Amino acid sequence: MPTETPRILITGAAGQIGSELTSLLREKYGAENVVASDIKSDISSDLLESGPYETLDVTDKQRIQEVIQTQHIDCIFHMSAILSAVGENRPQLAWDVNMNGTHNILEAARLMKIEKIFIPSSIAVFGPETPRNDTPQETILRPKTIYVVTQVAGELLCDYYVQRYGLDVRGCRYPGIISYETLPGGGTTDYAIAIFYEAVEHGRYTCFVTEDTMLPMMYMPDCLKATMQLMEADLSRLRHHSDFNIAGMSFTAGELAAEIKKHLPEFQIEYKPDYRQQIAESWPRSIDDSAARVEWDWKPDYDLASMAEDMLRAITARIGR
Ligand code: AKB
Repeated sequence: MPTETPRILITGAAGQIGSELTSLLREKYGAENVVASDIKSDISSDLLESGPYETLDVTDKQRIQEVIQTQHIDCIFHMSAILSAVGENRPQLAWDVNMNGTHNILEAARLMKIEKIFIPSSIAVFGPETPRNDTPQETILRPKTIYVVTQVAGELLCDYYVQRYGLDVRGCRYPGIISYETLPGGGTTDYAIAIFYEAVEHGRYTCFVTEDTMLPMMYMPDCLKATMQLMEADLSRLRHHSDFNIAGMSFTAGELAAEIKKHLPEFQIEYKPDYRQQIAESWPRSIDDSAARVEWDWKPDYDLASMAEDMLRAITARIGR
């Protein structure tokens, strides 16, 4: 991180990852130094009361610059994004938020001399022509959905700002992130979270991808660990900047259901694939993250068994059964 006590801005702070990242950064750097922002007006009282908050639409470049200036920001975590499933239903919105939003953040960072910027991408950047097992760091990037068209262009734009303007922009390709604090906002990997809530609450789940669909996933503690570790890595060790593959675990929907059944033997699942099946089939099954391991010592802590056990414990406590 840039200075001893950086002033941090988080966009998309009410989202699945943004909300937990905000709590972590507020603990680490002091609540008053971490400015949460989001376009949403129905924000949890936790987020509003635990530190500074700004309403911010990332497509509004003037407002981004105003917040950076008035809040004396020197580091940005840009977490706002329209995910894959919502993006396919609203492609123009996905372009506007993901592409123009990212460009606005990078431009503001350049003009206002921001020291460090984190802009995540997704393991979805590949496409059906890419090898799907152990998908390499450097390979074919021909995605088929608007969400990942913007992620690939975003990665390239970030690298352009690194090379052309010397900005310190970092980012990794998140797998499907599994968590219980804040629900995800319309991704293809959302079934891997919904299944836990439905299993605990109703004992059954109808899954929107087939039993043998395998996708790369990661538990939230590993996602936060990767984000912080990359931001704290020594710049001189980084050969890549905005496009690190990172892996946590890979499992099929059937393997996830079987793992849940070990804890809840009555659990029933049926499979009714919808339009998201085709999206899932264009994504990798597993990821080669050796560049992240070599350049900033990445290593996940959770596998399917330890993640499922913790998810079930937390959701059961939350729902009160
Ligand atoms: C989505 O499903 O859209 C995201 C992702 C893997 O990028 N979770």
